[in-house]
Amino acid sequence: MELAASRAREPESTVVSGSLSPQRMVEIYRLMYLSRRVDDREILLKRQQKIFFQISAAGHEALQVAAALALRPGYDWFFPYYRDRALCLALGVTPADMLLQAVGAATDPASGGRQMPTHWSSRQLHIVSTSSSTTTQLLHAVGCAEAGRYFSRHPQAAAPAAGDYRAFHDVEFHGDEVVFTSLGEGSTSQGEFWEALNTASNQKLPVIFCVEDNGYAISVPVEVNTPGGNISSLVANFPNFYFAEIDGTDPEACLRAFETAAAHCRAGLGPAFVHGHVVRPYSHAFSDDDKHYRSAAEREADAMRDPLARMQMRLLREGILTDSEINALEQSLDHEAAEAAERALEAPLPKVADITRHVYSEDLDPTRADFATEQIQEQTAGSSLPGGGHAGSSKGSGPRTMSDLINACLHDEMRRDPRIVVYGEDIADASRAHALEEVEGKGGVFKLTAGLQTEFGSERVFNSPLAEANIVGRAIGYAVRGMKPVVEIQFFDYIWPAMHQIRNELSLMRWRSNGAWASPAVIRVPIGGYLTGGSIYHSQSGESIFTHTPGLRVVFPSNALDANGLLRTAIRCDDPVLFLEHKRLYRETHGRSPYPGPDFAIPFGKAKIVRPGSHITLVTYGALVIRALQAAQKAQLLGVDVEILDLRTLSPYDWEAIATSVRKTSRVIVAHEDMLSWGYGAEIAARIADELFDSLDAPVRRIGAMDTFVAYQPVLEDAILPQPETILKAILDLKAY
Ligand SMILES: Cc1ncc(C[n+]2csc(CCOP(=O)(O)OP(=O)(O)O)c2C)c(N)n1
Ligand SMILES: [Mg+2]
Repeated sequence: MELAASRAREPESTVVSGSLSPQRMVEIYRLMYLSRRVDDREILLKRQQKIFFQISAAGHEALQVAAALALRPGYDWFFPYYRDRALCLALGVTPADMLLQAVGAATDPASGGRQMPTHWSSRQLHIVSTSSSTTTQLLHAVGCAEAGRYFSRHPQAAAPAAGDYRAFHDVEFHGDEVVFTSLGEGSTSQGEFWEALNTASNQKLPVIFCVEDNGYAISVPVEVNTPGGNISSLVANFPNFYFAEIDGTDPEACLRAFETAAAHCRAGLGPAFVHGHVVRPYSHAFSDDDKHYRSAAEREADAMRDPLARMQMRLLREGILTDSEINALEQSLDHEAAEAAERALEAPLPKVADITRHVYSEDLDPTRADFATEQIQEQTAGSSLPGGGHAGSSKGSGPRTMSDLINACLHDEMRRDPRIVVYGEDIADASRAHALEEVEGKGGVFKLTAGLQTEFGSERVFNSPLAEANIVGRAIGYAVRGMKPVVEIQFFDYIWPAMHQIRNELSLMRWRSNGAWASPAVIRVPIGGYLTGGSIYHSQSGESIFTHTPGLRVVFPSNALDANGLLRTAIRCDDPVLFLEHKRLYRETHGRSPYPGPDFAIPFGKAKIVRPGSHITLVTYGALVIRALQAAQKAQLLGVDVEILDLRTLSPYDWEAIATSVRKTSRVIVAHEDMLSWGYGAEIAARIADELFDSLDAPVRRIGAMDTFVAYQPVLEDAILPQPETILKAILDLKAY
């Protein structure tokens, strides 16, 4: 366990004044040249079909080396992009490490052969695993900076703790660390770029945004992506920033800019924006040829600005190295790159048997019976809610709604675990906290987070900008630093701007880094219809899109007690969790429960038999549980005895419970609220047909919404969504089969 410790190397100087020393110039040239030679070596291997992808840092080396030299690996944090070879070399990633990734070796330290070359990751150097997606990393950088600030203000939160995810996440912080992130100029068109600048600026976060402007995004020139052609002009009015627009081929200008940027950040003055104009002599990637879309004159002008040639000329011109000294240096670096390539080609390949390692946490299995207890704590059951209940909560000490018990769980867990932060749209009691002296507070559009800000303060509970990718992207940054963000997406219907972050980042962080990094955040999302007038944009389901994403746990409780116990498991576990809360169930009279105490938890992957029966198995979850129960009561009067399984968690799901019940009844219906085609039930039905064929006396039936959207007019809504009568009809049909 390591608290506030660092293996960082000390920077040689904190401020550049005057010219660079000769030694520093030689060191910069060494790193720039080595980067180019590793690129050249990879290009050779790609031509020989010994590696499978190549993208280079050529032309960006001066800017990148300068950034690395101004910062402190293992102390500061880095969220680079695929072109940052020279940056990573200068931070301490070796040519051998890089070539191991190029060949896809088992010993590739960044990903164990899972990611393309230049998809960086090193825990020791604080380089957080990056994807191929442009710009997503910027929001991770913002969350990482927020977490660093939080730990420095609340050092006790960094203390290790047994029994939950904290046992597996050491925390390092110093109080003045900087977070670096980089991107190309084309990628500044992504919304996440603006979302990241928004929060960094608003919160004065110590993030250096480095735009490596080579004038092209593959074949698209800068003026197409950036109105006016210059991103610096567009961002100039963001408050609290240090801005620098520099010749990114001049290492001295770059070093000055980054050192000033780092000083600005370390002093707590806000973020920095360093915009370096660079060149791209090697086209976009191996598979691209810029002769197809750039004029010869333009390419020649670029070649004249090649930073490597310019630096070499400078060393000669200023008498720092002679021709023969440069030759000797270059030869030794050529040799280093060639040797690293040879060694990489001999490295062992990853084992096929290891493919599924690190999809989920190997340390903490939330399906383990001992992970959680379903025992309601007698001494606290039914006692008053933590936080004293809130506006809209059911009064007295009797049964509580799902909304009450989710709110209660959030209060309990935030009290227990100082690493939890809660944010989202409208979730605070009041952003202008002084208003709380005279008003009751908002606490979420459904009031699920009511009272949290009042109890835990505005640093732990706060409103986000109206930007869903911002919410999830920052959560990833928080979580990789060891915190537990429990964030809210206001309506499932608006989760889609965050889809990229959920699918390509949140769920993948652990697998793609071969277990080195993880982002076990919780995303709470009100979901579903049956609202009478909820219409298209407040009634959506779509859980199968997320259960189709490895690495993500998907939970969907049907009643107050399950919601309480499953949310507790979600928060304590070590995997990212999508926690789906059915809006219609929030305040229902059925499914209420006494408050079960602050340690009540339910393991994932354990279905509940909510009604035993012998004729037909009905597998369902969420809002269809109560509708299935109503249908089953009517079916019983007609002599059909239905067993209802509430899955409770959809990924993982309880196959054993399904199989046991189907073997007993030999007839099965899978029912859900979401649309029928390609829905969650299709997978369950297919698996039953495949693995339980011999136990079946009838075809597997499915129930779901019509393959359309949910309409506003209740007559249409009722017809579109499955009703108890729909379920009853399916039960009777199947019994008669
Ligand atoms: C979200 C996303 N969209 C598209 C791509 C495909 N793609 C990869 S690199 C690239 C161009 C990026 O250009 P720029 O941001 O200028 O960076 P550069 O490669 O020039 O350094 C594109 C379109 C991607 N990786 N991610
Ligand atoms: Mg570019």
